[in-house]
Amino acid sequence: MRVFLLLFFVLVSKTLAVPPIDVQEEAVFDTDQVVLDEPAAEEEVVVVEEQTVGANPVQVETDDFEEPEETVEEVVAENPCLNHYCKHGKVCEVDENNMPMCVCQDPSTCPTATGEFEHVCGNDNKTYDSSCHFFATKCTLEGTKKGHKLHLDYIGPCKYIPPCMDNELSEFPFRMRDWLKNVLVTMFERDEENNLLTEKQKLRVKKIFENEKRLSAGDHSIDLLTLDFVKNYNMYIFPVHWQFGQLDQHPVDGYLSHTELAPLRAPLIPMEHCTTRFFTECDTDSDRYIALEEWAACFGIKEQDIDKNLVI
Ligand SMILES: [Ca+2]
Ligand SMILES: [Ca+2]
Repeated sequence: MRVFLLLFFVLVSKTLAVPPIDVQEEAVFDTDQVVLDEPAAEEEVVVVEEQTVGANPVQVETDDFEEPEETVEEVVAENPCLNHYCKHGKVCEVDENNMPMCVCQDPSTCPTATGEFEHVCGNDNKTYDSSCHFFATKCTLEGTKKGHKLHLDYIGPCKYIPPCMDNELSEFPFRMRDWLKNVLVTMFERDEENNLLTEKQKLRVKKIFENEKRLSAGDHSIDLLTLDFVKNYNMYIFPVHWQFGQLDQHPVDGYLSHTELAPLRAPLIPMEHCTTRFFTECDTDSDRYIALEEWAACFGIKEQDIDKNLVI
């Protein structure tokens, strides 16, 4: 449970330009969790496309980066690389015609990691000094089967992740659902700048916020969370849809690819050992995409309550 609370504070504090002091004080990080709030690591990993809460701060896979391979600008620049952007793992160089091109970054040119919290674990079970080292290495394997299969699995050094037992798996959605609800309510409460939630989202969250039966944020037992889900089921419908919408961005098509899911998955895996199994089993038709219907069902939303219009 603490994991979700921590992730919650991290996400909320990332959303607010100046995190309120109490948020920072409440976030008691232990060793594994510090990584989520490690600015240096984050700078390396984040693909700042949309800073929205719920979309976790970490982007972790190379295949579908939405960054343009090349950006042509009208700006007259002496250095052709000045306005030429390359995706993670690549750097710009000029060819013999003084034209910019993206080439694989030499991992040795990556900034030295300042702590183990910058490390990332690949799905080859190898710890990379930083995401820069990881993506640079992956780039050098481009076009090979090994390179194609290599993904950033999670944030932090590789470690033993115990198998997720059936009973543990069944508890996972209870905690996560509660967490999603709390994230939204907190965003609603702190939305002073009026830019955390859209008007449509606010209308939905307001109902949850104002509901006196709402279970307050805290470290609740699974029994209590179970009871609350039965009693206050309606409160959970929107948060589950909302998180799907936060992740389904590239492209917005009603399906979550591995890459789209990564921002939520990668920071969670080292702390919640059921993460991988949970999302794998969410994909009930095993097409490697999680459809809205699969996602909602995973979180216990009844079929008749799954509504793509709630993905706002
Ligand atoms: Ca998608
Ligand atoms: Ca699927």
